[in-house]
Amino acid sequence: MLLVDRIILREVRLPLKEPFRISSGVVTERRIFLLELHDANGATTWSECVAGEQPNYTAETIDTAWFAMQQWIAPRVLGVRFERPDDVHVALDRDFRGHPMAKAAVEMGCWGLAATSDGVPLATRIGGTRDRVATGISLGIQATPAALVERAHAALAQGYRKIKVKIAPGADVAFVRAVRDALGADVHLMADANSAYRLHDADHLAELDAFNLIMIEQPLGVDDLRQHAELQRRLRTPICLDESITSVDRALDMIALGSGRIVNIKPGRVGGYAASRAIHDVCQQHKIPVWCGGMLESGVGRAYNVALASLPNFTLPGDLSPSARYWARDLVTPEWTMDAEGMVPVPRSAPGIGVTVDMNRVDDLTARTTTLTAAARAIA
Ligand code: OSB
Ligand code: MG
Repeated sequence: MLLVDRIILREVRLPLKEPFRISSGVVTERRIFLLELHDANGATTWSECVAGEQPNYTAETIDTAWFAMQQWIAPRVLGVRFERPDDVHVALDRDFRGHPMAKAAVEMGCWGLAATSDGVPLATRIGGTRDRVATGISLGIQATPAALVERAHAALAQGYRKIKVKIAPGADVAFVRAVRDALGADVHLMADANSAYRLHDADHLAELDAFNLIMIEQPLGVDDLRQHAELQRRLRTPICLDESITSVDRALDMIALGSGRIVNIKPGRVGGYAASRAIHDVCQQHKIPVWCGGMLESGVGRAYNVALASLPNFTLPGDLSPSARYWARDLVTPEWTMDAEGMVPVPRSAPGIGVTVDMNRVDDLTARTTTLTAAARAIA
């Protein structure tokens, strides 16, 4: 049983150690949207809304999410009794389109609360089976191939099991070639275009086939499946979809159309854990490998990603870098770490999400906060 009676929203500004550039924009400071959820039985937990600062990855931003949260999402959950956390997704999706990252923050928070109340680790509560998860790094677009090679080398030395390089027109073939030549044939290498190409770039993208990438992520439109299917027929490299997979139905459509052969699951992008698990399950049935993507989360959001990545069909390394890759200091204790084999441990020793929020630090960094109660009125 689950009854959330209070949700405290906070925005915390956290500068990245170095700017992160993708084809559609750059981030230098993350505006982290944290939720503190309180259950009527006294259990509490934290969750994170992963929406970006700008609408360049998907339509949502922290500001649209903050609005949707206060206006529609929190009121659908606060003071409402749910038998199981699986039911929250249903309540948030009924006659309510869009805003998946805002919905996911509450939906996953309810899974976190359920884990806490039931006295089990989050990973256990959602059916995770691994004790550690394989980790890859996502490297932003650099000014020169040499600068990218330097970062890729450093990542490999740290133990990362997959190197993902962001690409865009003008920063693609030469950059990928330089990294492949420098790292050798055996390194798991991939490219992520964040929707920077059109189908008429197919011949150009086929040049990437020479580098034996394990996949190319989201080359075409964020809402496209047909053109990806056409492109996949012309590439040897497997296409992995990120932005285009917004629900289990879109994953089934991808499979039916042949739009890709791998899926990146970000729980925020698909509206939470119920949808993530459904996508995981249909992909497993169709022998489509999945991996967990990232949104430059703080240690709170990372807890939910690591737990998700412990499910059995997450067979490829996720974008689950340790805290120190992003921040001078994370918001949680302990910080997320990676061993020399590129593995991040899944917290298994305590109930709940496995990390504690550093309250003093969060208080210091809070730019705005609002408390929502069962009456869904802001009282602070
Ligand atoms: O496309 O996977 C993406 C970050 C922001 C927006 C989109 C993406 C990303 C990443 C970051 O690749 C991965 C990470 O969190 O380490
Ligand atoms: Mg991506």
